[in-house]
Amino acid sequence: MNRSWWKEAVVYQIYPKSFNDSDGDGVGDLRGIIEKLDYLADLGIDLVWLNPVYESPGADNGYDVSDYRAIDPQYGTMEDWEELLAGLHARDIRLVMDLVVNHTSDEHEWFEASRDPESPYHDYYFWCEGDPDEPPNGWRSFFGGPAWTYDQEVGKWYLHLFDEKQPDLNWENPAVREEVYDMMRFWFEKGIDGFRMDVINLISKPEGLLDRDGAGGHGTQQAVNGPRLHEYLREMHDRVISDYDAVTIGEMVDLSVEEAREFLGPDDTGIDTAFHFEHVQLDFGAGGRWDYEEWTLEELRETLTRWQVELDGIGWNTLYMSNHDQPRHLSRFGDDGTYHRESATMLATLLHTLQGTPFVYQGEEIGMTNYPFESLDEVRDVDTIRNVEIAQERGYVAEENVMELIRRRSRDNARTPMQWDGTANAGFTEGEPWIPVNPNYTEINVSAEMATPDSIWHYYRDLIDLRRAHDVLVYGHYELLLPNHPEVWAYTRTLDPEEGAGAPRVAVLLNFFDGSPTVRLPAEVAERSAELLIGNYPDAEDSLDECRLRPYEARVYALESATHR
Ligand code: TEU
Repeated sequence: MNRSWWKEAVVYQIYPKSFNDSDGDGVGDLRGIIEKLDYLADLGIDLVWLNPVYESPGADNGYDVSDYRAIDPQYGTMEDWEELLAGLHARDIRLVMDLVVNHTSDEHEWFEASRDPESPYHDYYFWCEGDPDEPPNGWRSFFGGPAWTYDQEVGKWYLHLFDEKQPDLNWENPAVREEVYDMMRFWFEKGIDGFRMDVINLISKPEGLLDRDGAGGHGTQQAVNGPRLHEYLREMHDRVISDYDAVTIGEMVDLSVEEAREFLGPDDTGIDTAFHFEHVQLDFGAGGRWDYEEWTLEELRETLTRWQVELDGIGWNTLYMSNHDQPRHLSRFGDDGTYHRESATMLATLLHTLQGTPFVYQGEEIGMTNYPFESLDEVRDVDTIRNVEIAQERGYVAEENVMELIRRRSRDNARTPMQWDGTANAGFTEGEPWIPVNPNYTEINVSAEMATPDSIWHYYRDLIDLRRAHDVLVYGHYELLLPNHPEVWAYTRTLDPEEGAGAPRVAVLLNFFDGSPTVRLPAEVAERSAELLIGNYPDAEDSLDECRLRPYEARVYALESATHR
């Protein structure tokens, strides 16, 4: 398998608004991140993905960009940003910026100019003629409600797949593409190491979208992997990305593994790796994200196993369960009460021992949990507010269950301030935080975690070190061992299987529940001599013959000649 620095990297995602506030205005900022550079270096991560810090009115916390080449004043200045980049690079940490080019803010100068039908900017967006009472088609916004808004002054509808303050760019217009490529070059020339590309597989809209009787009538789904997507991505690669040693991480809504094989295959689109959503949608009910159903180990294991096997040698996986759009994965897939430490470390073991690039979302490394929302006043996210109203209208959720649904689903669960220590506001700010701090900060915080030798934080650091020490954890092929075990997920990773029994190989055992199951591994694994590389309980036995696992126990064994690189 071809080696790449980004395959070997562990990524740390920073949501700047909630990371660290240096000036007491209640909002995190770039200088706040600079203060924490040594923290990042201590954790051992290789790459930071920074959510948008561009100038923005903030309707969607920076995913509504009004100037792609300016830093939003709430986060600081371009000089601060340059200092941050230099500080990261000085510590051998690379930086990936967010590329938000499916849409701009409605306050972007392009959109403002586009309101004039005579302006060359008019075609930068999807403006559609027609009856003010009837949207051009039935497309729905991801945030709920119609994807079209009628602009009285212009006398036309415009398309927005997200908030009405996020009009979609028209990629069919070559001028739009040139603008984007120029802007990308601007950031590459400043020295960044790649882009995470926001909803990048929505940029190509179906032909005839603006034609009322045209193809657009079949629903928003048509914006996913649209007809010219490959062409645009290829062009972006050839025109800009290929000039740099950069990583490209595509966020791809509704991507199947078959599609991923196409997009991520060598020499195809130039996208290196992608976020897919399959495993974070297993607990969606019939009504979608705002409807709930239990996830099962069977589904989770089957889903991620499929991605492991199908992409092996063809594409490269991202390994994540958390980000700024997902509830905290410890609360979702683990036990954030009794087995807080055990389940957080078990899930971390999964995310660092599959094939792919692990992404750690800020606070995950200390076991941050969902927020105990009690009232709508505590919610900030546009997506939550709008979608909850709609779920109620449609009868997916009764009034008395609204807060429970928000506690389970809201993106704000992941956006509460980073918990640094046990002082006021968790040490995040000296002012009033823009969103409430989780009251559990007195127990769950960086300072306590760093001071406790067997904490979640130390386990993350050990996992990161371990992955760096063992090529097999990065490049090894995945093989599922006990496909039907009701409580345990067990697999091996093998480097160069053609070397036979001498190939470096590790076995991973993960107990997903609070029982104490017995694991009988196939003889070819169980009979090998094994050395425990990492585990989340003390005194795990060295033998693989009939293991009994404790609640949420995780163990990683080197089998025979698993070599250090
Ligand atoms: O998210 C796109 C996306 O599809 C989701 O994860 C989204 O948050 C959810 O489905 C809402 O319906 C990206 C960004 O990560 C997200 O923060 C932005 O809000 C969104 O694009 C628009 O830019």
